[in-house]
Amino acid sequence: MLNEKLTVVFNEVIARNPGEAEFHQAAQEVIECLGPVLTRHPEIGRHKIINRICEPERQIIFRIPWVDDNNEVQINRGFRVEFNSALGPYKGGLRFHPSVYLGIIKFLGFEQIFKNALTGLPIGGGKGGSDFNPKGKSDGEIMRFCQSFMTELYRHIGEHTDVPAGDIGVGGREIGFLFGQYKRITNRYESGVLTGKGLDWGGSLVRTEATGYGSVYFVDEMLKVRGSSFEGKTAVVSGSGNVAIYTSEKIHELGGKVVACSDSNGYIHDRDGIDIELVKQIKEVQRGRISEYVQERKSAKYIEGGNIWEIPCEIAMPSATENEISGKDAKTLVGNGCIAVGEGANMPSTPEAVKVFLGTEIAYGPGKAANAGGVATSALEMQQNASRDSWTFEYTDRRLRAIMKNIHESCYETAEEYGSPGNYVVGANISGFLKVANSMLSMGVI
Ligand code: NDP
Ligand code: 2IT
Repeated sequence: MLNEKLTVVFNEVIARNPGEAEFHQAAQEVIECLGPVLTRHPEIGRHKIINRICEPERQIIFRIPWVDDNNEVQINRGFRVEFNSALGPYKGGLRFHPSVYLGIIKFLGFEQIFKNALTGLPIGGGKGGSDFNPKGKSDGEIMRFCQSFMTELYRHIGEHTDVPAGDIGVGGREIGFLFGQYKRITNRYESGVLTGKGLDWGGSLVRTEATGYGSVYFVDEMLKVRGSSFEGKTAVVSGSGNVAIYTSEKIHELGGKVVACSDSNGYIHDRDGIDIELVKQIKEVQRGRISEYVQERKSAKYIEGGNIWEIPCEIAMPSATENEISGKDAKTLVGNGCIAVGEGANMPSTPEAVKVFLGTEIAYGPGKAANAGGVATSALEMQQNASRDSWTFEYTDRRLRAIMKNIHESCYETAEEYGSPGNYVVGANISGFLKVANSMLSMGVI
């Protein structure tokens, strides 16, 4: 619940950002945790740190004109919200999806501030993207769109200013086109301006796998606290994109069994355990739909438009998009004996679902903690670029594992310290917030 001071702050967020429901939701979740912080640190209230953090440092909105394969002119809208640079250059992905508008980018950028702080690495928070729909577009269309997008974005970013990466609809192919255009316009080979690059031109090993692997490492830490592990557990992972694929791969490596995954049209259920190599082939190579899986694996079922959370599992890892688990879904998961939820996606659980999870014994790892491995490995890519070096897979993975262990520990300990033992929402929000707040206090009114 919000105290009087925090209610004023939150009402101001609503009034200043009308119609941006996802941003309101993300801000409310953080602000709700900060009551005990203001009591212990009245200087944070005096210096209006929360009010300042809720107002992005800079918001850029621009036109992206491009020509499609039929020679038709298309116009999309581009965004970059540079939210907070107290800890380092703005850092966060680009999302290409038709649902993108300012409220989505602000929610993602806001989450990114605290997530990035949790990694312990020197990165601020930002996010960008476009309402462009990559589905069904040719490589040529994707390239022309990316080039037009970068033709405006380039003047706002840089290795010491703002470093974008991928998110929904933006993977290695798009980062390649974006980097090529940046290099051409600026006449600079500035590797550190984007992360998620190809391995031949400045990318880091493990970045592709990092978000999924990291989320599983985080859940593994939560399970360890309870004397448990992935061994022999049944898991459901929503989505079938970058995060879902490498989440599933790591769960299998740790002895668990993923029995279902999805895309926006439906889900597949394979009691024998999802064949990850087949999913990779369909999604990464053919850029196809998850329904194609059942043509190769006759034992599996495809359920068009179904609800993946109805499949019984012990571990649920939502890895598709925001608000994909409703309060009702959360109750179904609890009723089916789920013991852990690790969010690979950003804000996949509705506030009602979060309430259900926190009211049970379930180990609930919120996205800004659980999925921080992606951006953390992006920061490791920046580190390699800055030293013109590249590390081995094993070394980078070890670093990632250690970072996720640290994030878990700081969330766990902060939750205890602030009187909410076992509550990783409180732990993540307070721990991330304090780091940013203390840095802002040191830097004066900026
Ligand atoms: P991808 O584009 O690779 O995959 C997204 C997957 O989610 C696809 O299967 C897609 O299905 C599904 N999906 C997307 N939007 C919707 C929707 N509105 N309804 C239902 N399904 C949907 O993206 P990522 O795997 O990179 O991202 C997944 C989540 O993880 C996002 O929340 C992202 O913000 C978060 N994340 C990503 C990180 C990264 O490093 N990539 C880091 C941290 C978090 P379809 O193909 O049908 O659209
Ligand atoms: O939500 C996220 O953390 C990402 N999409 C990754 C951001 C990054 O800069 O690697």
